[in-house]
Amino acid sequence: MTVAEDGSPPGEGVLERGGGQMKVRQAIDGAMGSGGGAARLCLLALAAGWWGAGCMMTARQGPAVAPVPVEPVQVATNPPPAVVVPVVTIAPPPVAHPIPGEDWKSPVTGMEFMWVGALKMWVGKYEVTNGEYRKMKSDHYSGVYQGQSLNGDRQPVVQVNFYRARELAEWMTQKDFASGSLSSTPQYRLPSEDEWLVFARCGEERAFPWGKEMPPKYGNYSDASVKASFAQWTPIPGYNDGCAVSCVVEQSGKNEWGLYGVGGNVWEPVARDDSGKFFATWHGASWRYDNSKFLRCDYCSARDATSLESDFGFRLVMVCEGEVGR
Ligand SMILES: [Ca+2]
Repeated sequence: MTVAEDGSPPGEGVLERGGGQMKVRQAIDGAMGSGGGAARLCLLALAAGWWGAGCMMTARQGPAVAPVPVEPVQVATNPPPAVVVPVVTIAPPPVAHPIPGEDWKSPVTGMEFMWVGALKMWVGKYEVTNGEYRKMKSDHYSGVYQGQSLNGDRQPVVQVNFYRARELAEWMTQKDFASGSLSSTPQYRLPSEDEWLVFARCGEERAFPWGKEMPPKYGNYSDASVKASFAQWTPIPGYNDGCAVSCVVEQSGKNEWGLYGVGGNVWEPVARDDSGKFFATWHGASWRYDNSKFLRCDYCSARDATSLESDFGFRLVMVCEGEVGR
């Protein structure tokens, strides 16, 4: 075996590039021969990207080999357009919670509540409607009264007793919490009798929800409009609210605290205390009543907790994390 001057074995070559010298050691297989080895070296140099215009190779072993033509390298001047990957931002669920002093809407049922500062709690703006109750019990039917529907989505739910009202309050508390949209948990329940009397009288000593005297200033009672539907009924003299049976809650009369239908429309059950769990009585009268005795705030219906009637509904209140009622 012949050894080159630098000690390289036969078949190894030296590349000269410009004024410098670079050595590439390349094992040459027999099939290519020494001349083929030189060509392979050049191709490898090209592949490595460092073949320049002044590159010249001289084989130390074997016959001289003609330079291999170099294909010009196509350099892309217009790179392909960048692939735009859309950035998808997953927003966290909205976080909300009842704020004392501000009104509140249940995220699950849409039920609205008014902040009542005198009680440091929220009170249902309206009596619970058929539509809201059917969020829990989809097949509930409030029925008709002498051909007139009581079952509209915005009419107050009836044919529900104290226990069904309590069930809705517990269901709403669980569902609003499970919705994951709240940073604190509202506690819905029935009002105590003391709480109901405070918001029914707007914090005053009133005989009736609207004040001290008959006839009513607002509220759905047995009024002049019933004569067209129920000729045998006795209306309240000098009063016409326009509704023979239960009316949509937005038309049931707004008191000074922004609460609708506290007097009239449907009877509302109250609890013995602020746990909301134990039945006390029913207050407020309904669209069927004209006698002032029943319209008084302090009048209690003789019906029990299990009564199911066409004019018995309910209203809920809500407290939340330290904001407790009286
Ligand atoms: Ca009426």
